[in-house]
Amino acid sequence: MSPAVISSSYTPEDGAVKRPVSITGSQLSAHRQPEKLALTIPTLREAENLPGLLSHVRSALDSAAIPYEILVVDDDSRDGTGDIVSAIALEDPRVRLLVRKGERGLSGAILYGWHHTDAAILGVMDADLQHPPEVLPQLIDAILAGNDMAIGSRYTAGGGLGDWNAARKLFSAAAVWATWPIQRPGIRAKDPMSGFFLVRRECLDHIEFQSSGFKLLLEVLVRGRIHSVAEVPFDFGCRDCGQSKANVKVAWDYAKLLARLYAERFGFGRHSES
Ligand SMILES: Nc1nc2c(ncn2[C@@H]2O[C@H](COP(=O)(O)OP(=O)(O)O)[C@@H](O)[C@H]2O)c(=O)[nH]1
Ligand SMILES: [Mg+2]
Repeated sequence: MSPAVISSSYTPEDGAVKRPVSITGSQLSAHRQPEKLALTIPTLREAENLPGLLSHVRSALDSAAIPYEILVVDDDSRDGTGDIVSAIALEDPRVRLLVRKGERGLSGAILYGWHHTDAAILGVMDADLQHPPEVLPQLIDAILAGNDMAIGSRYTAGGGLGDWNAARKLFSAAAVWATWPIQRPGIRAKDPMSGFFLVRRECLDHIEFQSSGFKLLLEVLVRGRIHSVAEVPFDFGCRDCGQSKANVKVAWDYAKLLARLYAERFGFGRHSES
């Protein structure tokens, strides 16, 4: 995949991304900055959340000891997201907007952001303030301490699922349990379904990931070259504004991802990279 236009301003572009997606092959890789963080924030109709979110994220990252950039990857929401992010980017070039046209999918949006950066540390968080920005410095510290990956975790001691009802908690616990046989012994994460994590780019080089669905972390844990994982607790917050985009297709994409990872893990399907 060739790198598309990268800009700190609103640049509608042809965001077509081939499936599956690899974040390597980018000419940017030759110029990587060793300890820079690129935090991707995928958005689909999140305009109301963005001013508050970006303000919180920028202050949290300003308190961390590394250079950073924030990549808002918007799937052509047409709800004012472009104007809001462009205005912030004008005063802070570390904030950039990437627009994908004709594409949908949370995992694909994350990969698209990661492909369009030279940073050595890649991260993702949701736009709806369910992931608390104040946890970001702890995630960064965990990476700088030598871990390949740092996960904002709802299932490790001190974390929580917010106001979820019993049925949703049960469904989530079952989905986590289903990952246990395919997660790699020694680096099994308690919250492999989190959408809030950082990972060292070198762990992902030359691996293709599924661009549909919401659960990129699980695939990274299973197929990435990850040797150490830290989980940092956080309490899953309430969505600030707007509506969840999780739907039946997301559940179906998760089922397909699980099936593929099981097939690869137990040798009755397409073989993965080690
Ligand atoms: N770019 C992009 N972002 C998405 C898409 N689907 C969801 N998101 C974003 O992914 C994040 C998590 O989605 P959300 O609807 O809050 O999922 P939930 O927390 O599981 O209910 C939010 O920032 C969404 O705007 C998509 O198809 N494309
Ligand atoms: Mg959400």
